[in-house]
Amino acid sequence: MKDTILTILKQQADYISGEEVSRILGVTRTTVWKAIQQLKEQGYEIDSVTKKGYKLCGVPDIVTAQEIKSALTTKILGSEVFDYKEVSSTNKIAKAKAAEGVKEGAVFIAEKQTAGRGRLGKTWESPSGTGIWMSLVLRPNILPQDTPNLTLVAGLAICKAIRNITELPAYIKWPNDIIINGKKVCGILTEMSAEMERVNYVIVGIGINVNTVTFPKEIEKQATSLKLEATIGYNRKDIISELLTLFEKYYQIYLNGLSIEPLLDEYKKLCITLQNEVQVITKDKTYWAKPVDIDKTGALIVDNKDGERISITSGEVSVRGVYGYY
Ligand code: BTX
Repeated sequence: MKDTILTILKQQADYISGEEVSRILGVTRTTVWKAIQQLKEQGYEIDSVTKKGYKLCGVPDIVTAQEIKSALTTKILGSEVFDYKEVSSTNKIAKAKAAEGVKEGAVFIAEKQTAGRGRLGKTWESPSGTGIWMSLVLRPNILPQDTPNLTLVAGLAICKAIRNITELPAYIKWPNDIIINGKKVCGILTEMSAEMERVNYVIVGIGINVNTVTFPKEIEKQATSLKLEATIGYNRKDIISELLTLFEKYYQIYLNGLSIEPLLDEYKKLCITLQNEVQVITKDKTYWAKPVDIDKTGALIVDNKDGERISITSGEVSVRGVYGYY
């Protein structure tokens, strides 16, 4: 009921009487009034004036399915949006729903995660109301070994979306972070369920610090947010909408050619990992190397100090640069 009333209010430039709303919906005026109170509790600014009725004056920065869907123009991504106030991890929920058969493009988003996950069992700080904590379900017809490419596709889309909305100098740190001025503003966690030759589904988890102003001590030197960098806050749904639009575009390009090659020029321009020496950290050793390329399989190509050319596949190593913290 409240979603329908919200839609009606959004369509009105001026006040609409409670009587009119109750007539349109065939419900009592008390029902309308109750729904209006619920919307106000969610943060919607609704002016109520005797004899004139209700007018929507302000929309809060909340990531509900209704707000997100109203901002989207995509065909696949966001065709279904599931919103939560609080979850352990949106990747975990998305995985469970994907196993039950949810459609490609479904988005799972939460205001807060209590057990947000990074790679290799690391944690991802996901405080309430300040970031974008969301997971997408994809069902690409690709081989399991090609799924890391989707992290690259996501990274390109997120980096461009941040730049388009904020004009901040966002860069991709290969393969799964977005950094601004040497600090991490976003992380991507791609997980999949697959058989030998076939991917059942891929979950692309995206965490973006949007309006966060303080971080826990352990990460305050390495983490930043769009608000801290730009000194103004952003409406999260604007970023989500831009991000999903670009992700859908790049995802289609990738699927059409079953290759990231058509995206590589754009990717490399935004990839800070290629701009300086990196420290490559494997299970057995750590060494400095000079990045020379990202190849069409998505691997990072580096030259080590002995001049040997090495191909690094995402997932097997950590790469740390000399730019800022990362
Ligand atoms: P990662 O393993 O590259 O990064 C995790 C590391 O980043 C942590 O060990 C910590 O040092 C640092 N860190 C933790 N929280 C933050 C933060 N909010 N901002 C900046 N740095 C931080 C990156 O993993 C992948 C993260 C994906 C998060 C999304 S959120 C939606 C989805 N659900 C879920 O559980 N994970 C993904």
